Amino acid sequence: MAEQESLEFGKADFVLMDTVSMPEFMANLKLRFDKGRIYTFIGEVVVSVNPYKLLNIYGRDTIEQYKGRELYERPPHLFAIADAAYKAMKRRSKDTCIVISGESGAGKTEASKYIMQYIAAITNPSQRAEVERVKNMLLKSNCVLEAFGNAKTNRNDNSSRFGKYMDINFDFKGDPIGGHINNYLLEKSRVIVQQPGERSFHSFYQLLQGGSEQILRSLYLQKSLSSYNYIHVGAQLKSSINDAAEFKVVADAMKVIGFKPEEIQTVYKILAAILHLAIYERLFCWIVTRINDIIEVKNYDTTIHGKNTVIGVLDIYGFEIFDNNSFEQFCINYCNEKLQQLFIQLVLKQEQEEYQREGIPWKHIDYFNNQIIVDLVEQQHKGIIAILDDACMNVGKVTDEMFLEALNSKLAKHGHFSSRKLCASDKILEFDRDFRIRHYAGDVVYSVIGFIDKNKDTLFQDFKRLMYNSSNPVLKNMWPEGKLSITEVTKRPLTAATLFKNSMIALVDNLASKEPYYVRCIKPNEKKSPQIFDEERCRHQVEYLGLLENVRVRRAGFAFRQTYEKFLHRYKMISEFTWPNHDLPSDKEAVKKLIEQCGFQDDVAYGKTKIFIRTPRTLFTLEELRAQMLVRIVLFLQKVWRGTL
Ligand code: AD9
Ligand code: MG
Repeated sequence: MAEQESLEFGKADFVLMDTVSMPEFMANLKLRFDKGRIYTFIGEVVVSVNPYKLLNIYGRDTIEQYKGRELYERPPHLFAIADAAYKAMKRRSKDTCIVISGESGAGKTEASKYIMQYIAAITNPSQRAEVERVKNMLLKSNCVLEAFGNAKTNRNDNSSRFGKYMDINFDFKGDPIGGHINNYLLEKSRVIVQQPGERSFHSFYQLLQGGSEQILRSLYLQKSLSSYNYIHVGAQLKSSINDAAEFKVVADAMKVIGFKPEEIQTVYKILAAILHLAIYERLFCWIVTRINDIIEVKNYDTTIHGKNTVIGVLDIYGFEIFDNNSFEQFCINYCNEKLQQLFIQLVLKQEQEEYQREGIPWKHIDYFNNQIIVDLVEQQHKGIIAILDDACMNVGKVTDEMFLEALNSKLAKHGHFSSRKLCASDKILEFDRDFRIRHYAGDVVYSVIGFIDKNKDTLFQDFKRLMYNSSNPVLKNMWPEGKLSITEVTKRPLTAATLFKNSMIALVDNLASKEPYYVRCIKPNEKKSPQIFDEERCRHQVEYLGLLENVRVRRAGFAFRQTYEKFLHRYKMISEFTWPNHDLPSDKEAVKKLIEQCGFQDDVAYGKTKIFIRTPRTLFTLEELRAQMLVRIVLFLQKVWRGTL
């Protein structure tokens, strides 16, 4: 459990609560927020509350305090998680990942940047120039992607309108040698329509406000934002965003990453063209591909350099409920259902199952398993995506209303689905075009309007061919399918929802193959205020993030487990009964002897194949004893070697 700072700051680990109850959880969360302690552990999970103010807790001195330390030795912090993921990767050559979740504005993107900064700060002690170059590119890529993929929304002035999963590759020394970014579903409809109070992507405003007279003239653009349909409403909004200054920062970042001057010029040309014409996603995907070309690991020979390991960082859009929810919110919320399911699988379900398998006494803990909602969306033939695809495949005119009819007839009995037709008395279903999904995080009403068009996502083939035949190589690259023959083109492409579903399934498989670390972000209020802790809003998030269940599992559980064989391999030098070899009937008996000799018998449980240790302190002590014994063994061997024994 986390080292306590002082009780005046509340409990640093929710596991230390006197009773596991919502009031106590909330009281601790609020106390810590009020005292500027925005991070709290639940075992190895970091709960973070957005402070909405700059805190002096990310500097070099703080980094030094976390570097190389065990997770529980320091107060809770993102750096503790980043260090744990890094250590696991380096010590055990394990691929790890850090999954950051929470709703829009909860602080996910900021957390992902602090984590990357930490990793950059603690690696490459020998200051290899090539590694420094890679680190710089990885960090700068954030700024470019935010310019093109983020926008001001009503919930967040810098809201990520795309999902991002970034792999950082490390060499055998544990230094970054490259990376790869996967991007998910850019909310491209924002280019054309924005809800009241919102803006289009930052890039447009940056170009118009920050581009020099010369650049703007060459693009036939005017500085006046009101001249452009797609952005003039957003441009009138008050915000803290300084587009002109950001333009220079982003232009500089693109240069540092390695975009060629003619590529940057083409990017501006396309932004300008979009202001006259509805193709932004292509530009965004091309930018991601271009960054990947540059940052991907090259010439790494595993036979010479050893295994190349990975830390993945996932910063993906949080659960969204707007006044008007459409296809994009449907996809985003489905993504959050998938991630919650992964969390349940990894943290709650697997934990309980392992105790059962090992025959360790265990009190079952109830939690809501959202698999039923995941199925509602993604199940073959019966799920909402399959029903939508069916509707899109019909020849002839299919309307959004017909799609809703199909949903009504196929999902009438599903407990998590309803619509006005199925439930006329339901007050939140205001319009005939609405349907509602009972998500794990709350009810969301979606309007079917636009579902069919957005799912088909068709760009005219003639247009693609025109772009492919452009003399500009960047444009040509963005439309590779323009080269397809007429017969190849007639093959039906996968729909947007199915492509998204496939990418989510691949993402979850990828995360599940790595050792996961979690950051659970909470948004304290709707006003972006550093003072307000809106109890009801926070309680709702604590509930749907399943944090209380997480504490229960953790308290009932054991911080560490290891097979008897591996445990002995590491600690057998501590006891004369096990060093150098034991003559007890089994490894399990030998481990028991060692543990009893150290006096830890009350803090462990013996499973069928593994030992389970409840508190990390016991593990630290074992590590210390091991280190002391190793020193003695080395001294002994030196004496033997010198013949002075
Ligand atoms: V969204 O799903 O992309 O709309 P995020 O990513 O969860 O959302 P973001 O990280 O962008 O939220 O945080 C929103 C704002 O909160 C930031 O722009 C900061 O102004 C503020 N914030 C978040 N985390 C911190 C922090 N650790 N320190 C100070 C913070 N301010
Ligand atoms: Mg974000």
